[in-house]
Amino acid sequence: MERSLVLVKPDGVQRGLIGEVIARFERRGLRLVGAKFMQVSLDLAKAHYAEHEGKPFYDGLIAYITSAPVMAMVWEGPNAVAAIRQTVGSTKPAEAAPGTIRHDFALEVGRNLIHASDKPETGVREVALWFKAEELVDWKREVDRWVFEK
Ligand code: DAT
Ligand code: MG
Repeated sequence: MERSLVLVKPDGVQRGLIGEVIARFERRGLRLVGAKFMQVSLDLAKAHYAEHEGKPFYDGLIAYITSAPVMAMVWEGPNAVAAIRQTVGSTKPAEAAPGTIRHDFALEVGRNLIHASDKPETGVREVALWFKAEELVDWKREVDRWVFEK
């Protein structure tokens, strides 16, 4: 089953939107397999955003993600990565489709509230970076057969 890392970033936590984000993924039918509320270390922030090192917004991005606690989660489901990115919306909130999280709750790219893995391979890498194997729960829901075709 495909998995995505999801982070409610510091602005989402400060604004009391953890529950709102969780509710949207639960309603979509995705299955939660891990969650932890945590302060992000500088080392973890740098490893997570390594692809952006050297870009003009990099220092601000690292300062933002380490500025206050985040809610880190792993969600799974068929096509979970694409489905979650769709629910999250475009990186720039002003370009995000109505009804997406970034559209509904954000205005600026530097305060875009949430992170989600961008490709299935990225999901695998990011889940391994943020969570130990024993922090992830393999489980079944009674409702799975009504949400997942196979
Ligand atoms: P996403 O978070 O949608 O995967 P990304 O991986 O391209 O987007 O960038 C990571 C984060 O970096 C993004 O959520 C906000 C910030 N960022 C990206 N592009 C930016 C830009 N042009 N100016 C300022 N911040 C930017
Ligand atoms: Mg990204």
